[in-house]
Amino acid sequence: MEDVSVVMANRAATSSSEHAAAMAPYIAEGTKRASPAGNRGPLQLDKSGKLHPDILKVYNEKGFYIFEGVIGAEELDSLRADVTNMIDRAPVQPGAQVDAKGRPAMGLDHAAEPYSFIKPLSDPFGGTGLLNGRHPVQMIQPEPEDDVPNDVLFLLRDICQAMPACLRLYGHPQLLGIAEAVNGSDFVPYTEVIFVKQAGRGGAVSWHQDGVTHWQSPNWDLGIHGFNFQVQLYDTTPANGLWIVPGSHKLGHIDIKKRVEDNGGERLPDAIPLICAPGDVTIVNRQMLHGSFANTSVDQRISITIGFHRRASVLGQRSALAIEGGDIYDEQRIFERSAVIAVAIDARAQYFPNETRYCYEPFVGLEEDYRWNDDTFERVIRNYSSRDLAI
Ligand SMILES: O=C(O)CCC(=O)C(=O)O
Repeated sequence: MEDVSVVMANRAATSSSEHAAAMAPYIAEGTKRASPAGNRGPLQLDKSGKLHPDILKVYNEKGFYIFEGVIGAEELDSLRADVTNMIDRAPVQPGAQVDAKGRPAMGLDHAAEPYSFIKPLSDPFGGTGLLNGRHPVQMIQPEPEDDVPNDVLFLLRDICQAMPACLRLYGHPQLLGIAEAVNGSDFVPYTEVIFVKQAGRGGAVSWHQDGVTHWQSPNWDLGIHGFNFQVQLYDTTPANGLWIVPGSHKLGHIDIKKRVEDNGGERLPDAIPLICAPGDVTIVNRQMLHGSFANTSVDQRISITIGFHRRASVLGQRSALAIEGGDIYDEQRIFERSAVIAVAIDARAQYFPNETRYCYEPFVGLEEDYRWNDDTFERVIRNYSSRDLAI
C-alpha cells in the first residue's frame, strides 16, 4: 500500500512518462481482474425483441455491461466524421470566436458554450465543489512533457444539436430498447456529453458516483439514479478508459475520500477498466463508483455518453449537478426534454429507412408533430441541453 502523504507530495513532481510507468502494473492487474467479470458480449434480444433477461440480470448484479459491436461501420464513420468536425470547429482557445483556421467557431449561436477546455492532464473536478462536490479526491495531475497547448478540449455538449450523426444515434432502436428494459417504457433522458481524452493530454475524471438526489430517499434502490451509455468511437484501453468498481452501485453513498485514503492512493485495488473496441457500447449504473486517470498513453479516447432515467426518479425533483439552476422537473419539462428522443427516432428513420424504428411510448400518437424537420429543430432541438434532467 502506498503512503498517501508520499503520493500527495509526489503529485506535482510526477511527469507524464513517470505516470505512465507507474500505471503499467496497475493496468496489468486491472486487466486480469476484468476478464473473469464476464459482463460483455453482443447485444442479445429475447423472442419478443426485448433485451435478453440474462443480460439484464448480469447488469443488475454487477452494475455494468459491455455490448460488443453495436454500432456498425457506416454509422461509426459518420459519427467519427461529425465529431472530428466539431472538434476542428472548436474555438482556437477558450472564449475565442474563431476556430484554428479562422472560421467562426461552432456553438456561437448556442445558449451555452458547448466546448469545455482543461489544462492538459489535469483533473478539473476532483477535490472541488463542482457538480455538487461529488468528486471529493483530486487525481494525480502529471506534468506534460511535450510542447502542449495551455488548454485542451475535454467535453463536447449539445451533441444532438451540433451533429446530425449524434441525433440519429440518440434514436438508435437497440439502445432505446435497453433503456426501456432497464428504466421502463416511459423512461426519460438525462443528458449527453462527449468525453475527449486526447493522447498524452486528456484529463482525469476523479472517482465519483453520478447520482446526487436520491441517496437518502425511502425509495432508494439500485436503479434509482439511472444509467449512462458510452458509445466508443475508438479503441478504449485501460490507460485511457473508464474504470469502475463492479457491484459498487449497491453500496449506497460511498465515502470515496476514505476509500482512497485507506488505499493510500487513487489506484483502487478492486477497480477494473472497461476495455472496448470501436462500436462497442458500455452501460454503467450511475451509482457505480467510477472514474478515469490522466491519459498519459499514446491513444486518444472519444466516448459519446448518453444517460437515461426512470420517469419516477425525475418527476417533481429539483435540478441537481448545478446544470440548470434549481428548475423543478414537472410533467411539462419532462415532456419537452423527452421530445428530443421522439425527433431523434424520426431523424434516424429518415436516414435508415430499412431499419425498424423504435416506438417510444410517451410519444405514441404524436409522431406527426415530432417529425425531424426545420420546425422541430427550432422547437425541440435548439438549445435542448438547457432542458436536461439531472438528478
Ligand atoms: O469517461 C470518462 O472518463 C468519465 C465518464 C464519467 O464519469 C461519467 O460518465 O459519469
